[in-house]
Amino acid sequence: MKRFVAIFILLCFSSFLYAEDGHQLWLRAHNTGTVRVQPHRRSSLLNLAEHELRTGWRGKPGAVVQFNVKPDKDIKGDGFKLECGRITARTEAGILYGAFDLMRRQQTGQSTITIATNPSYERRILNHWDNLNGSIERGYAGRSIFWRNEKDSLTVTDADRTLWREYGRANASVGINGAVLNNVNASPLILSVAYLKKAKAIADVLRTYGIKVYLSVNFASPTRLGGPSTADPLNPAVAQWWQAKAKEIYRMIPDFGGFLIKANSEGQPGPQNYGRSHADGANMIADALKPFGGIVMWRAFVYSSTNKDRAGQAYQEFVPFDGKFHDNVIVQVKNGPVDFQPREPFSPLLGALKKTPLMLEFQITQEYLGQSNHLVFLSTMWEECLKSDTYQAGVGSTVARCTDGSVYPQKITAIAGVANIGLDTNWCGHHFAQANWYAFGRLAWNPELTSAQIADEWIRLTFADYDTQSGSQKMARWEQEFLKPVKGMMLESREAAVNYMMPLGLHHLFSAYEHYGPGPWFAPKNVRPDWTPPYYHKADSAGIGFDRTIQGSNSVSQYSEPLRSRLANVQTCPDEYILWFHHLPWDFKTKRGVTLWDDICYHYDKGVKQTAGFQTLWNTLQEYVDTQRFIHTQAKLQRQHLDAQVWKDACLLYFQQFSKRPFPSDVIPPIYQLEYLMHTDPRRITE
Ligand code: GCW
Repeated sequence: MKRFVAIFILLCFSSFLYAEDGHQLWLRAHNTGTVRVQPHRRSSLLNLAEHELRTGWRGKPGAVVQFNVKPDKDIKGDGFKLECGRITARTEAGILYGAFDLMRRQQTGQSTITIATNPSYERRILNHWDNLNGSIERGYAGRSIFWRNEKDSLTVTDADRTLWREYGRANASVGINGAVLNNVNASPLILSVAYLKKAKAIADVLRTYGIKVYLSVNFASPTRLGGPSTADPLNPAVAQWWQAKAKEIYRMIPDFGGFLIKANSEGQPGPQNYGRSHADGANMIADALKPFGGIVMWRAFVYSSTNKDRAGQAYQEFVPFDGKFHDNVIVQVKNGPVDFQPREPFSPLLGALKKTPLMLEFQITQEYLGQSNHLVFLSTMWEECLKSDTYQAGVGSTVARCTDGSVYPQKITAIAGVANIGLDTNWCGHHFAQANWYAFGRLAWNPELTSAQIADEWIRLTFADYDTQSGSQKMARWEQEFLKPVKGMMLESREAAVNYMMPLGLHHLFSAYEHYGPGPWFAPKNVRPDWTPPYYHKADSAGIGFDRTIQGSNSVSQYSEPLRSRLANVQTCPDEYILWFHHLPWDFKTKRGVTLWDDICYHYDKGVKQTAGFQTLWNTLQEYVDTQRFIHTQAKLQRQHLDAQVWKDACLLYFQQFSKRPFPSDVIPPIYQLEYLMHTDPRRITE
């Protein structure tokens, strides 16, 4: 009994002695006083907004907040205006976003005087690559929160609903308003009645948070679900099948968002199987959804083993169809031309399709960035992409402006992120991976935000001790000793990953298919070349890099001037992209005035040192973090550092066989043997 009392007292008096498991994400704050909410009318969304304000209110105790749903000249879409004592929005979802924003401002010490803000993208969507058996393609945080592999996988429990509510709330708090519930490598079964019933149950919960559900569908669905024996988009029976299916779905889910479709890509069926085009396929299905207000998100992730440059194919396949898609189709384009690598230039499709709405696809799950073991804050990567100038419609045609309707008129605007969420208690596997979910939502709302601001907010919301008074000495110390260095680490982390994995424009150096560790040598005879690293790095005794200039694949010509010439000229191509666009001799002089070989060595060496720096820093921060999250992150940072060493040694020792040059004397020499690394699964080395 005495022990119990002692523990109880400890728990009451120290917020840092008890553990935090991360399940509450960035929504840990509790209220410090009451608030009187005047909702102006009743509805489930407004009730929810009221409930959130009451439970999280940290403003003046006893204050009054009015909700005002009405048109306003400063507000569009789900935007909102915060004024002293009032939240105004055109939509009820806008009020909810306003309530969350107001509380975020209170919690992070930002100003709450009149602010109007509108989302840049109308649809801000998470793509879940969740399979119906509960596994998740490229998921590193446990199994699916939507689907199970049990006999009763289709029943819905109270625990499921609670989890979906928590998920919906987290999304709404950062403005995410759509979720694709299943993998783009889609099982036709998702459109069977049983699975649609489950999708309906999920939609019923998520709707309360202003979230629409979408489904990924298999182009050959009719042939697999008792429809016609062909999926030819020009066959009337096929079109009728999709029309009937759309009707059935909307009867169950009246606000259903639409379909996401991966067609003629990595073995998925598509219109090309029947000699038809992407436009034929997308339009036929879009027509079926049109009467109900649904959209088709048609992916542009296409490449074939026979193309001498995978990076050029999407542009070649889609540009001829610009303007040929119906107005409820939007083409979904990955940020880079290859595949979510640690660094890629933006996809040349962005800005090049002028009469077809495009939506960006980012990958929040870290398939190619250390999965849930490495701390990599992806916001800086997305910011780099969103702010890149495509020059497609003159200076200032940034990727963000070419996709949000500012440069080209767009009936639909949207942005997607491949989710990093699973059943793990902390949702994302790594506590810091939560920051990527958060950052995606914030940038989808406002691509002008800086990563520094997003990191600042997230750290405060996720780690601050809410019992510390803002402005107090204790808070000032916390900001100086914890917030500042942790923010620095987050902002540096993506560049560190590029350094230790694939600097200077190198890409796809991964071993085998799990996309975790290095395998620059990986090229078995039975594997198609574009799935092997030598296809991308092309290292030989003459040099290294993929020549995409006119002497090579000429994919650089897909970019608009003056960018095209800048990238094509080795003197003006930024070092970050130099081996993406050029095959260069080992003794080529890079911008920092050293040979290419030495520069490669310096980058890998720096990356390893950066991860050592992260570890050292974190070890000094124990007093600021609860034990559970401190230890968990500490172990992950250790693994990241060990992995960085493996990356450096594997790449440098392997490339040295071609460069035949020594390591610079101020680079720490490798510690592993190449032989060993080549014959060991990289995941096992540092486990
Ligand atoms: O990056 C590749 C992944 C596949 C994925 C594919 C895609 C869902 O390795 O796992 O499939 O991209 O985006 O379709």
